[in-house]
Amino acid sequence: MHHERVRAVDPAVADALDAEVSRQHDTLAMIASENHASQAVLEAQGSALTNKYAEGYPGERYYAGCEHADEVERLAIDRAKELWGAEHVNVQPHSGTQANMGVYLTTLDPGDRILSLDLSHGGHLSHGHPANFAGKLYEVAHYEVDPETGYIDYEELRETAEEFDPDIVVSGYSAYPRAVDFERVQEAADAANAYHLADIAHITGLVAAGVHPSPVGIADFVTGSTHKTIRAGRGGIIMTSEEHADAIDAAIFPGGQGGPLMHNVAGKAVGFAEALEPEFEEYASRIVENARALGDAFEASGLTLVSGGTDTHLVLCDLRESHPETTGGDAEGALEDVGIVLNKNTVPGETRSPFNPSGIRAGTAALTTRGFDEAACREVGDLIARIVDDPEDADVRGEVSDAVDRLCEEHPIYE
Ligand code: DSN
Repeated sequence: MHHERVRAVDPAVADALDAEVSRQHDTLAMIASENHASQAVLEAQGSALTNKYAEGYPGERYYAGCEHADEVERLAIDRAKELWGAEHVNVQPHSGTQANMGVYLTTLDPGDRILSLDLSHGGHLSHGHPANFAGKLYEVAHYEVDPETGYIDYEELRETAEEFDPDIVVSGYSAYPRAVDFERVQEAADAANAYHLADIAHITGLVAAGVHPSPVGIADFVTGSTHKTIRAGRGGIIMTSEEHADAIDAAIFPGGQGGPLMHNVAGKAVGFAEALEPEFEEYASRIVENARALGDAFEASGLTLVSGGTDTHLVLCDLRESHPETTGGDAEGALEDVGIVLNKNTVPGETRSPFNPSGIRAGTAALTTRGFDEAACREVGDLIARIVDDPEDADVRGEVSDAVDRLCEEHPIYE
């Protein structure tokens, strides 16, 4: 993939874009929130729809000339309804965080209460971190995972909900490797007479494919991003019932956003069409099988997995027991040097700073897109463990780097 037209006007940016394509080809993308969108999705996102203002919704726009924008947005909505079975879908949120903002604007007044999972236990900034708008505008309390098992403690969640009396309970997480029991979160929300927002940003594709239980029809609101386990390009999405449809639409536009990014809506439409193909279910199942294989390799090498394994696309590794002197940042840096790109991550009961925490998080969605199977993911797990064991050993670094090069060559991404 080259960028000839960009090069003709801006060689510096063209160099960076070409280099980014090479970087993605030459390294293993294991940041659990990343994936490789298809060239069809990239083309849609790079289309002339970037020029079009289309405030409003299909058939009810504030500008003329929206007939093709309408068609694209209707296709995205219809396909999303088919994928997730929701009554009402809004495909305009620019991101998962703005999808969450739309739900908060719909359900909360400033000062109202959010109950969500603690960030260091796997939550997300937009679930009420003090540095995020949600933490500044609303009163926030957190539930946690069980320190022994690493699983959500649903009893504690229910008790905290009864004590804190939230207006909304948030489920859905960024670094939680286990299947979420949305019914039990709903019970806690019901006990507090609160709304339930299920933020499935990480598992949107797994839910669409039926390899993770769906919160649609259980939670009042379901939000997601469209570029993680579903490969529909950057963006957010909200699903809800007819009851909340008008309020959600008004919260996104004009409530929280101006003109929708129609080129991104086109990317969503194309990515959703791809996900409706039967192969997508197989892809999503393989993501989870690959994550299990990766986790098995970690455990066989003596690394500790939070919750002892995974039901999803990611594994979270707590380095404190096996490598007390190694921080997540040390591991992330040493792995990046050999072409394995994952992220340092806080772990439940974190004892270090979020800037240099005690864990690493690794996902298999992007590797699976490249055709990695369980054996290849086990090999990647072994390679990661070798680097974590001996980050400074030149021989180990050379061997791992060579193996990464071979795996990348065997699994090309773009033409
Ligand atoms: N930044 C994303 C993640 O890595 O989980 C979530 O927004």
